[in-house]
This record gives sequence, structure tokens and C-alpha cells, in this order.
Amino acid sequence: MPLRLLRFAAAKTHPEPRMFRPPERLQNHYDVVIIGAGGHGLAAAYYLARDYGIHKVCVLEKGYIGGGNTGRNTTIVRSNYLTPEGVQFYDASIHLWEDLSEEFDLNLFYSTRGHFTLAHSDSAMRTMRWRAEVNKHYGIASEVVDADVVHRALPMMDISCGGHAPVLGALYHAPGAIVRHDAVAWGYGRGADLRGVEIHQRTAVTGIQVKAGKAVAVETTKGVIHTDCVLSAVAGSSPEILQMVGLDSPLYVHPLQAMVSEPTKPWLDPIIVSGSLHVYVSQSARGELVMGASLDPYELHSTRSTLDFTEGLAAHILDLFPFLSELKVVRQWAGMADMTPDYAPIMGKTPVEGFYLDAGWGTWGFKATPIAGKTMAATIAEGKPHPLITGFSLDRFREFSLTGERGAAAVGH
Ligand code: PYC
Repeated sequence: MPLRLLRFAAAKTHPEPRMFRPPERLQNHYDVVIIGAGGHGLAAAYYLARDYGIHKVCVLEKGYIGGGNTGRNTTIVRSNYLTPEGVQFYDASIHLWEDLSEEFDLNLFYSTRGHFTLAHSDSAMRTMRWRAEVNKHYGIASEVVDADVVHRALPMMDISCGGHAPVLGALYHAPGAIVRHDAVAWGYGRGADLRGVEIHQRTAVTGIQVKAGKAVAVETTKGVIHTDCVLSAVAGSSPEILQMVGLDSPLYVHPLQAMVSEPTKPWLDPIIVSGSLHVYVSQSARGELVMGASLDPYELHSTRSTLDFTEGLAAHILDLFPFLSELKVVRQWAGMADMTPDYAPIMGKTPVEGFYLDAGWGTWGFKATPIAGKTMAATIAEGKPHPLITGFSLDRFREFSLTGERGAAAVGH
């Protein structure tokens, strides 16, 4: 038995420092209350404290930190979006990602791999060209490549896809990366905690008090907190929280499932996405294939995963990589994706004064973690929307001024 394990077994107290303090009890007032200790909520707390000196902040989490969509995604980071708003926002996120391990003094295993979005039809090729042009305009490395280039880069892939959906070309995005998702929550959590933020796990929000159009208190399973600033960053639970403040939203929640294979030797360097096959796959530092599909086609507020999903995704993975037919799936799970009609997020102020929203992340919220935290912190501290999020306001649905990002979703929905 390893010595370290024995040391743990014999010790009365935990011999290694915790990532963050377990605060004893809720205080009755905080300057900012953040609902949701996923990456977005913790990042907002971190930047509020680090950049604006706002330390009297608590983050409330009904489960455990990073236990929602932060720990349930397939860890892909990219900025090859379609709209100018999306491209600039995600590009700023990549710049933050690149320095995060050093900033946290915690290895997030951020690994730049390159990202191929395969096109199997002329219309998909057209969308890839459109995305490449918008990307290049904003200085982002994206280019359309033909089937020969894809074949040379990925000789192990069957580019005829078993003959039923031949690859015609791809959008290649060199900055595409993967990163260890749970460590992102721990890094932001520890950084926020070191700056005085309190993180209360197993503390569910049961109500939000609004008086004369202003948020004034948050009711929780551990007591009432008075505050005049509340940020909701709860992904698939956003409709529940919005109901508490009496706001309508166009959000609808669908399950998004993923699975992981047993580890193999490294053979897949880039990230591969196919919208037509509803597949994305990358190989983690541990050698596992991390794979996902599109949303389940029904609205459901649940994180149960299904055999249908495993069968469907495995069949499409085998279209691309038939030699994997003996590979075992070792885990599968689901998250709850809060979708908007235009596939762009909802960020910023709301008609309830002091109630801020970070929602509508659908199937692409993980990669936004650093910039979502930074821009929400700026919006709260400065009292006006950060310039990078003006295209994502809740108002846009009332004003019919949408930010149509559908063409940049990793897979069809
Ligand atoms: O937006 O890159 C993405 C993505 C990957 C998996 C789900 N969404």
C-alpha cells in the first residue's frame, strides 16, 4: 500500500490543505450573492474580488462545486463562432484560458490540439466558408481545408464514413483546445476563497425576494441573506430561478449526453467534430476518448443518461473510426443544456434591478467560463454591460434583435 495512503488512513485530521475553506454558516448580508458554484459563478466571484475589491461575496451551490455542467461537458475550447459578437467573446476567453494554469498555480492540462469541424455536404461547406471569413476578419486562425488535407491530417479516419456521408472538407481551427474541466472549478474556487469569497455547498436557493422591482434578499435552505445584488449562473436550472423573480425567458432545457472510453495509447491529437453525424470526440491526457452528441430531442430537466444515446453515438463514431469497434465505454452521463432560440447566451442586467443573469449556454458554455466570469464581474461592479456582452442581453428577444449563432454550434440540434 503506498505510504501516502497509509498516512491519510492513520491521520485524525486531513493532512493536506483543502482547496478552499468550508465556511461555517451563512451571514445575513453579502454585497453580492452568486447562485451556482459552477465555473461561471466561481469565475465571476474570483474576478469581482480580484479586479474590483468586492470580497463580501457568497457563492451558493445546491450540490457540490463543479457538479453541474462544468463537470459534465466534453472540455472543448474554441473561438470559431459565426457572429462578430460570438467570435470576439470566445477569442477573449481563449486568451484568458492560456494563462489560467499559471495564474492559479494549478495545472489545468490546457492542451491546444487543433479542431476540425467536418463538412459532409455543400451547404455545410458554405457555412464553414462563412465562419472562416468572419473568423479571419477578427484575426482568428480558421481556414477551410479540402478532403485531402483532412485525410493527410487524420489518416486513421474513414473519410468516406462507411460510404454514407463522405467528408468533403472541414473548417480547421488551430487554437482549438481541451482542458481538465473539474480543475477549472477548483482553480476559480480556491482563487475566490483566498480573496475572501465564501463558497456554501449543499445550500439550495428556495426563493428570491423582490420589492418595488428590486432584488432584496435570497432565501436558502440555510437561512435568508439580505443583498441588493444577485447573480444567477445555474445553467439548466435557470428557468426555476427566473420564476422566483417573476421573469419570463425564452429558455428551454434539453439533456446533453456524453461518454468516455477506456484509455488507449495516444493516437488522436486534434478534436474532431461532425455536425452531420452529431459527433464530437477528443483524446484526453489519460488516453480516454471523450465523446458527445447533440441534444436529446425532448425537453427534460434531468441528468439521467440513456442506452439509446450510447448506441447512436457509438454507431457514428464507428462510421469515422471503424477500428474502434472493440473499444469499451466506461462511463456516460448527462447535463442539462439551457438553450436560447438564437443559440447565443443571455448575459447581463435584467428588468429586476440588482438581479443579473448568466444563462442560455446551451451546448457551448464551458469554453466561455473565464470570459463569462470576467464580463459578469465587470457588469456588476461597473453597473453597465461589459462591451463584449451587449449582444447577449435578455432584451434582444423583446426587441427582435437576435444574435444568430446556430451555424457555429458544434453539432446540429
Ligand atoms: O461548442 O464546441 C462546442 C461543443 C462541444 C461539445 C458540445 N459543444
